[in-house]
Amino acid sequence: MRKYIAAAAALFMISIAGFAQQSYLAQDGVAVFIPEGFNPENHLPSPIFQRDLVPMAQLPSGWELVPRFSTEDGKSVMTMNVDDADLYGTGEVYGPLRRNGDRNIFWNRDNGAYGAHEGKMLYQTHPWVLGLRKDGSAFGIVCDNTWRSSLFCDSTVRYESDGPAFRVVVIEKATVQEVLSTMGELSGRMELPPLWALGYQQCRFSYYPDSRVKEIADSFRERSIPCDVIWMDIHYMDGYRIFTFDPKTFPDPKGLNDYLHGRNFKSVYMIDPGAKVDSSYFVDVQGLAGDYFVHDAQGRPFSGNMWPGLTHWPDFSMPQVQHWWAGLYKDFMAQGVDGIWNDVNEPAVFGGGDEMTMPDSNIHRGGNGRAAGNHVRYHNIYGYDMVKASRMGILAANPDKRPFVLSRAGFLGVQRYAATWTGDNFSSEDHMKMSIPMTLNMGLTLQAFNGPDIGGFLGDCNPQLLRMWTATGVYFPFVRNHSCDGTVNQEPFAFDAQTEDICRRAINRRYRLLPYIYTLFEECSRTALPVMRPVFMADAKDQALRAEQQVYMLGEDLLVIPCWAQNPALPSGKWAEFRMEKDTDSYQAKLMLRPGAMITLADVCQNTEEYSASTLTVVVNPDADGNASALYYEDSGDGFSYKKGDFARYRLSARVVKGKIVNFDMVQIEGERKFQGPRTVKVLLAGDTLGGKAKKEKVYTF
Ligand code: MIG
Repeated sequence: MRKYIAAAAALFMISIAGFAQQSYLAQDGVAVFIPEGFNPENHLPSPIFQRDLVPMAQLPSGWELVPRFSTEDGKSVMTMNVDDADLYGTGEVYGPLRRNGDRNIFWNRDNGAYGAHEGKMLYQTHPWVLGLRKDGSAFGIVCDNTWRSSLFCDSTVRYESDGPAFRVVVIEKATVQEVLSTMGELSGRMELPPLWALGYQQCRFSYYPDSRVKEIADSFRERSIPCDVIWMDIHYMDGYRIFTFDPKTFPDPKGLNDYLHGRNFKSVYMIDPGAKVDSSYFVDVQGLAGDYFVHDAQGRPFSGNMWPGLTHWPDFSMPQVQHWWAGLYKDFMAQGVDGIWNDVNEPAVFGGGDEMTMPDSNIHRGGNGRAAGNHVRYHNIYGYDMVKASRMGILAANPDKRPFVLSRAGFLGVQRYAATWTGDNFSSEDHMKMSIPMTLNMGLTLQAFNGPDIGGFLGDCNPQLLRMWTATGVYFPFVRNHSCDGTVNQEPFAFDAQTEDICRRAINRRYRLLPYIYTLFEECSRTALPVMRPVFMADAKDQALRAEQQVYMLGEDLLVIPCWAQNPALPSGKWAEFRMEKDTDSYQAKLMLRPGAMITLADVCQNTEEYSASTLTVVVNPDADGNASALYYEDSGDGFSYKKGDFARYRLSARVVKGKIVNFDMVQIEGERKFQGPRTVKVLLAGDTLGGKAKKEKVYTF
């Protein structure tokens, strides 16, 4: 790292007075700006970038976006003039999709109902701004800094850090899509999740004892509401000791997981970072023996209050702690645990001052090229470092399975290790509506696998809200219903029969759409293009779409219009509505298909174990010339054989003449996976209703 700073200095010592001290091009369209006084020891190796950004060439003349660095009131400041560009991204924040005029405070925080700091300081930090100019050209700005900081987006983007001088990376490309895929190359992309993680998931704080877990699982099957995952929140633990099970309420975790597996459910269990201070508890004993816990300013293991009472927190910045932590998962996963939920990893500390965390003066010792530093530097990457180790451990425990980790905290780059959710929202219409721009901006920040607690976490949900939120949210990348201890039950069947029917219909749609959604996840794992996208990505020249946040797209082809959307701005062209069911209800979202596109659907199934692609339904919306095409991906749904060619990518094409499908073809264009046929493909036009008597439906066999 020192090497390339030296190289930069030697080669491109372009000192623009008052601007960056050094700047260079790291690759086409990627500029690095290094301020005066920059000390790599304070920032590198970067958690954001997967590789060093070494100098390739001098900045091209006329390079437009140049940061101005300064020091003000002891803060390191960057400002950049972006004229009238529309701004997006900025990670997790309660606020509008279009970020102009809004702010983020980057200090990962437990923030129930987004009540503190008006929701501008949430659980994750992403020093990343995506800009879109009027002409459709785009840029990305990365402040490569983990220290406590804040961001203000306007015609001048202003970023202030409590830490020392930091470098800035600017990506310049012709489109938003290119900016995102370039950032994906540099920062890494979401790994393809197991198919089951794309199914509907049911959670509560908490389902216990184990008989209640079984009861919930059985209810889904009895009522034919599709579901893939039941979640175990903190009450399964023995006195909130991580990596243990309560001998009274969860005496036989293996038996419980077998029970769930026998009914085609997966189980996800919560693991918090803190270990109970307890001299007879193995995690605490090992942590103290290895000196693995975060130190206070005096160099002693720091302790504070959390669920278990007095608690120690692992220092995940240290390589040996990563290793130790990863190893703890082996026995735990062996109980038949399928996925892990890492919560409160901001880290949240009960009674921990204004922002409910550790003192600034705590010390994280680093290693592997990372210098030791105080909590102001390490706070925002605490969760990131934790889930990195968790993922490693889960993978080592089950090397033939794709790990699934859900994290509450995060930092730009965390997409490589974990999915995230938007934390403790509230059961209100406002939070339901806001969950759309929040999740969209996460996608525009590379964190494609994200979603809100459907139904709302805090406060009591009600039938009306659950209907609307479920019908709106089943198209999110991550689909989980979750609610807080002490609130009313909010499973799809918790209220009345009508609510249950509406939720079932919505969840059925999720399962029917899986072929398309899985194809999008696979695309995202290669290209970093988000699964859920703002409508402006359909037409970057259409200024009317720039602030639209009621409706959204899945991939390029599918437009989702929630039932409550009022006068949404829609992309132009002959998008066609397609009706998913004959008997429907007024809560279901309206789905529209892009002209020239076709969408691949499966039959309804109750879980992804039962998912089958042997009967597909393809809905076609031809373009003006009568043509439509699509890509469709399939693999085994878990494991890593797809990385060795065990996958199939198909090109689907159809031709429509005078309102009749005259030709349809499905050709494998990539991968060595062979479908064990025959496969039936029902092809119909968007105007027809699925499940009705589609007059013009044609059936093909492959
Ligand atoms: O201190 O585990 O955001 O989803 O149910 C609160 C209990 C701890 C916060 C999470 C929430 C979870 C809850 N947790």
